[in-house]
Amino acid sequence: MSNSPLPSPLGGPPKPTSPGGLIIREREPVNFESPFEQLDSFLTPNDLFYIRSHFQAPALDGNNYELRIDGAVETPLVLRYEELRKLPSETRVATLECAGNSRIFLVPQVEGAQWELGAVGTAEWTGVPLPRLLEKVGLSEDAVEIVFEGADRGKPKEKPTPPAEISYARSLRREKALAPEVLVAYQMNGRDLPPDHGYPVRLIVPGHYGMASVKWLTHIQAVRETFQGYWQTSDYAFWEERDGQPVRRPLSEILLKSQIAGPRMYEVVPASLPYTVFGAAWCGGADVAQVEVSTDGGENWTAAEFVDAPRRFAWRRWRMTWQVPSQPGRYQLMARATDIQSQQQPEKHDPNYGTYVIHHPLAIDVFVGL
Ligand SMILES: Nc1nc2c(c(=O)[nH]1)N[C@H]1C(S)=C(S)[C@@H](COP(=O)(O)O)O[C@H]1N2
Ligand SMILES: [Mo]
Repeated sequence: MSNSPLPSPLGGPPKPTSPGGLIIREREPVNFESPFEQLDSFLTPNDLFYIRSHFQAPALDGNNYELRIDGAVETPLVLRYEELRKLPSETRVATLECAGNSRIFLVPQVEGAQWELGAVGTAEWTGVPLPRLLEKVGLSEDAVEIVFEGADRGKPKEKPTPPAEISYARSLRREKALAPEVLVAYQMNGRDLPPDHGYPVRLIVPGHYGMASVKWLTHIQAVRETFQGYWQTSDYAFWEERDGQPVRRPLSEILLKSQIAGPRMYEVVPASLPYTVFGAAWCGGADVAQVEVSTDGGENWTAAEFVDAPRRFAWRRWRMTWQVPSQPGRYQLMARATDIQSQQQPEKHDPNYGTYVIHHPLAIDVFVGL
């Protein structure tokens, strides 16, 4: 059953589904976000995991699937689905966050998918570590990057746009491609990948924003020069200051962030009672060491308690008991994370990131009612 070439929309055999479903941000291509307030498990169930697709999902069949590995390598390789699944596999937990998550919080409003808090999720991914495959083909010493291409194609939306249809392709620096955490994955939370999440095979790049984890992966190509594709320069890129000049660089590591799952915006909370504020915090680099919560718009901060132990590349859920005041009115809640290197979330969004990397503390306004 797990080798079934035509999986159900959720992947694998039927199972009890979670209540809630997903929130539509764009109907076609499918861009659905997770109901972040339903953060009640460390792993996000497959049917509650956000979907971010630039083009229509290609209808791939495991029986005809092939993964080509070529370019700056000694022996190019073509792997069929069954061959890939027979190789020694590993299972890794990784939090994926879309670089555009929380875009709806930017003022004034900007273009792009209006993600709220739910373009993020955590799953257990199973597949073959990428370094093992690169070892098999013999990566050339002068290969500087590896390009990963998906089977989906179309005309992208973000300007400047290329004149013809393109595929979805992203590259990784040689060092990251050789890191043990990067997986060529075929399972998500113990089930074959659902079609919208990249069936039959996708890349999983723990620590990097979601755009690096190329779905419907059919081609891996080692290259001798920095890849300058559309999804590397035009979209999913930012301005980095280099010797006094802004230069265009691809987004990569997830930056430190904490989000409040409950209460929700404009929720009415009862006066004079304890209320459990809860959420999650994550980052792609150093572990999250502390989360603090403010209930007065950032004046005073109280440490939250962690629900999950630190785990590299995965979020940590947290909670904090708010002794709700007796005074009715409007209160502003914020959460702010600190990592083990004492780095804190910035107070404001950095315009060099454009409409991406929205990782400053996001204010949630609530009303205390009698
Ligand atoms: N082939 C392909 N891979 C892709 C994308 C895509 O549009 N096409 N979207 C990327 C982006 S922007 C994100 S955030 C993640 C989302 O993965 P998910 O849909 O499984 O949550 O997939 C990435 N991989
Ligand atoms: Mo994304």
